[in-house]
Amino acid sequence: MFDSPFAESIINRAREKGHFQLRVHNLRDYCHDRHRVVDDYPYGGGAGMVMRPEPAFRALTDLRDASFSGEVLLPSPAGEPFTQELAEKLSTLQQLVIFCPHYEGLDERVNTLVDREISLGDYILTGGELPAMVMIDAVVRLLPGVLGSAASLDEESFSPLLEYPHYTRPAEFSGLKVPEVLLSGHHARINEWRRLQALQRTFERRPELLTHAQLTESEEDLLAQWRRKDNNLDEV
Ligand code: JF5
Repeated sequence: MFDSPFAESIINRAREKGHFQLRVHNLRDYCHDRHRVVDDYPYGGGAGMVMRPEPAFRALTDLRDASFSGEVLLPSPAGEPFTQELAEKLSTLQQLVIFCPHYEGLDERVNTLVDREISLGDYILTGGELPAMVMIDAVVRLLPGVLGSAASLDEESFSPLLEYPHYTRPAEFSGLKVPEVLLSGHHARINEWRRLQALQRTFERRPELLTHAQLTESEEDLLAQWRRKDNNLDEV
């Protein structure tokens, strides 16, 4: 499951260049029984199966050896939200171990070997592999030297707003025109337009992000104006 996503473009180049190593372990290799069983029935009853503690404990104590430096992560809808801020923090660590749960989840006692439970969003998946790959992708692209330009990273972390719309050639496509200002070569006006677009999009799509945004006085005024308009529309 981990092979093809990491055989692609940027992440694969990062691996070839030695920016990170990926090792995938099979939990069944840590089973001592003949049939290599990783799940069992839940105490207290109920639907579904639970991952047995013994193989998980063996695997995690094995990986958390004397040389281990980093964190053990557990993808779970009950975890703390995965954010760009958390990705940045994780990208400073030497090692990450990501345990990929299946079934209804893991015997709770294994949490003594887990540093963080992390949620990728409010939905339920069949296993932790896809969340693991999402986290790896988000963390690896932050490692020094992985992306071409340092500038592309600077710009995105600078602002907690949604991105402004992007355009490339041609200037008119299927009757749809690129906004005139972007063709003007007037960089101050372009930056102003982009900032306004980002603010407007964030207001319309993700207003909760604006509570963390650093806005100028005139931007705050603009927002207040949009909010008043919004409220008026509600009343009609
Ligand atoms: C998982 C038991 C975890 O489903 C998820 C997940 C959803 N949001 N974030 C993570 O993780 C996999 C499967 C079964 C626990």
